[in-house]
Amino acid sequence: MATAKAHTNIALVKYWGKRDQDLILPHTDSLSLTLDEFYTTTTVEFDDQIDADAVSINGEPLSGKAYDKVAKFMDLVREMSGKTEFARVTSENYVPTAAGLASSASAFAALAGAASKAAGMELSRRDLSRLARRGSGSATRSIFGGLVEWQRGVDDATSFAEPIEEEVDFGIEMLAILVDTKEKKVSSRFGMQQSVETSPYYKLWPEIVADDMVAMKRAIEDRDVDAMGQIAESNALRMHALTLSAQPGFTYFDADTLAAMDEVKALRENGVSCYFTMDAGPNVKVIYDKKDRQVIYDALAQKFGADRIVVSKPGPGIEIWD
Ligand code: 2P0
Repeated sequence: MATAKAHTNIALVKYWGKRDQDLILPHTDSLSLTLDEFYTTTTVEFDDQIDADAVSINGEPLSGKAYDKVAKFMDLVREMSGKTEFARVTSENYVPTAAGLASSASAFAALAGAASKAAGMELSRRDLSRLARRGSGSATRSIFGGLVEWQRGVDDATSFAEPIEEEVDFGIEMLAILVDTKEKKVSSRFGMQQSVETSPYYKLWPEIVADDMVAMKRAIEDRDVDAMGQIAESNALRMHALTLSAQPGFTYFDADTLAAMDEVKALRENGVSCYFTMDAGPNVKVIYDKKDRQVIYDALAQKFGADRIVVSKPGPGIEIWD
C-alpha cells in the first residue's frame, strides 16, 4: 500500500495535440506552473481478494470511461511490475473535477506515484513522469514543482518533464476565477484530436509553440513576470483558435469567460500588469506578480464574488509515502 500527493499544473505554453494516442506523445513541448492550492491525494492497495480494480474519488465509486482509464493505467503498472493482483484505488481530489483546472494532471501524477510504489517499483522522478504521461498528458508535468518543461521527445523513453525552477524564487502567482465548475462538454482528449485532424491552422501550432518556448524560458531567466504573462496569454488564445477553427468548430469559453478576459484587460488598461490563460474549460486563470495581488483580487472579487476566486502560489512536486 502507498499514498501519493500531487499538485495540478497550469500550462503557460500549452500542450494541444498528440502524435501517438496510445503512448500519449505530444506534437510539441509545453511549459507549466505547478500550483499549491489544487491537488490530489491517492492511495493504492493491492488486494488478492478482489477480481477487478475498485476505484473511488471523493468517496464515490468511479464508473464508465473515467474508470476504464484508471483500470487501463493499472494494467500498465501490473505489466511493468509483474504484480498480478487488482487494487483498491482511493482518491481525494482538491480540484474542481473536469472544469479545466486540470484535475487529470494531479490525478494521474498521484496515481503513478502511489501505484508504482505499492507495486514495489522505485521509479526515478523522470520515470514517474513518463509513467504519469501514459494516464494523461498534463500529468507528465505534475511530478515536479514550480516551473516545469515537458519535452515532447521522440518516443516513450524520451518524452518526460523536467523542472526548470522547482523553487520559484520570484513573484509569479496565479489566481483562478471559477466561472463554472460543472463537467466540461468536450473532453480535452477529443477536443485536441479534433483540432489536430480538422483545423487548417494546426500546422502552424508547432512553430508557435517552438517560438513561445524559447521566449518563455528567456522571460523566466529574466524573472520577467510581465513577459511571461504576455507570452502565456497569446499562447492560450492561439490554442483556443484551434478549437474555433476545427470542423465542426467549438469553444471552451462561455459568457463569463469573456467577461473575465475583459476584466483582466481593463485592469491592464489601468496600469496593473496581469494576463489571462484558459484551458479545456470555461475558467480563467490570471497570471501576475504577487506585489499586485491585492488590487487584482479586489477587482475580480467585486465582479465575480470572492467565493469564486482562488489565489495560488507555485506548488511543490509529488510526495509519495507508505
Ligand atoms: C495543457 N491541456 O497543456 C493543455 C492546455 C488543456 C489545455 O493538457 O488526453 O487531460 O489526457 O493527454 O492532459 C488537458 O489535457 O489530455 C491539457 P490527455 P489532458 O495543460
